[in-house]
Amino acid sequence: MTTTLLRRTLLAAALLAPLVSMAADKPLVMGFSQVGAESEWRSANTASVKDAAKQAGISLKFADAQQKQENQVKAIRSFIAQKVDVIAFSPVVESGWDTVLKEAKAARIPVILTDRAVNVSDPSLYVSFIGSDFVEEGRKAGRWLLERAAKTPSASLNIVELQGTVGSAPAIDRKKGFEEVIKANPKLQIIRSQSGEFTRAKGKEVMEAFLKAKDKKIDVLYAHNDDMAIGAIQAIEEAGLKPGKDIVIVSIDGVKGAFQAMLAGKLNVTIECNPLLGPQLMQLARDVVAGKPVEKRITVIEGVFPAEVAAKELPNRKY
Ligand code: GYE
Repeated sequence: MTTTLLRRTLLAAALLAPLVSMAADKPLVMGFSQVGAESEWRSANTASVKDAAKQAGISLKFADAQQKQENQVKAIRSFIAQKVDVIAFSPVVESGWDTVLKEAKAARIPVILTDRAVNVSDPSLYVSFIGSDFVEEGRKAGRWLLERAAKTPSASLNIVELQGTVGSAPAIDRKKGFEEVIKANPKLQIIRSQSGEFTRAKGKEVMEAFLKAKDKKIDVLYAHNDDMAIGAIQAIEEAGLKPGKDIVIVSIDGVKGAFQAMLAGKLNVTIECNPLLGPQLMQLARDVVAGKPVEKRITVIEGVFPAEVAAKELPNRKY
């Protein structure tokens, strides 16, 4: 090589270097499709994902699906078109994902499920699922009620159930786990069960209808989330009854609103479901994009909080 040529080559390399290193420093891009903003839990989950992305230096494309699967499908397709590095989403319902997930796979974009599971024909359509064990949460609610029922002399305990979004993993699993446990005591019977869509407004509306029926006494309310329980508490009060006393209330999530309701004596127990998945999700995304092997199922550790511990625990709650 002549000296001029060598000089030119070195010059070209020097000019290219910043570009090459810019490419290496390019932040990882994540497309995230969120269910919506239906509950306190969901708001905490969204905040956790956004904060964690910022902390991790991950560029986040966030889309709110307003509880509609078709919006999630659209968002995922747009992430594919934008060639993001990784797609994460919390599926509003369990079924109907095969087609769009096959499109992501064909585009070689890894998919991480957060919070809720899916029912797909081929498990390789997603790399990992990080979220709670909803069946176990339902069992915990059932176990708390079994203990309470053992101390209650009445011959029957009529339960009304407010289910979450129809077809969603938490609604299906929380019902399943609860029923599995309460069948041990035949005096516990679910007399009515309907979806309150995980919202306060719908929880209130459905509880009003339950109370109006008046054919059977309602002893217990099992709500699949705190927001529906809080909506139902209003309906119970408006019907002239005492929530937490005339009707025992068991719910799931463990959001601040539930702790406040327990302190006011209106809610009897909440089963924790941790929404703060952001940091774990970002780490997982980095590992997946780096080609590291990851666990197919990552579960979150959670507790049970009866009203007796509410005052002590409330200051420690982060959501
Ligand atoms: O319990 C409920 C929210 O999927 C675990 O969705 C989540 C559930 C949560 O709307 O409050």
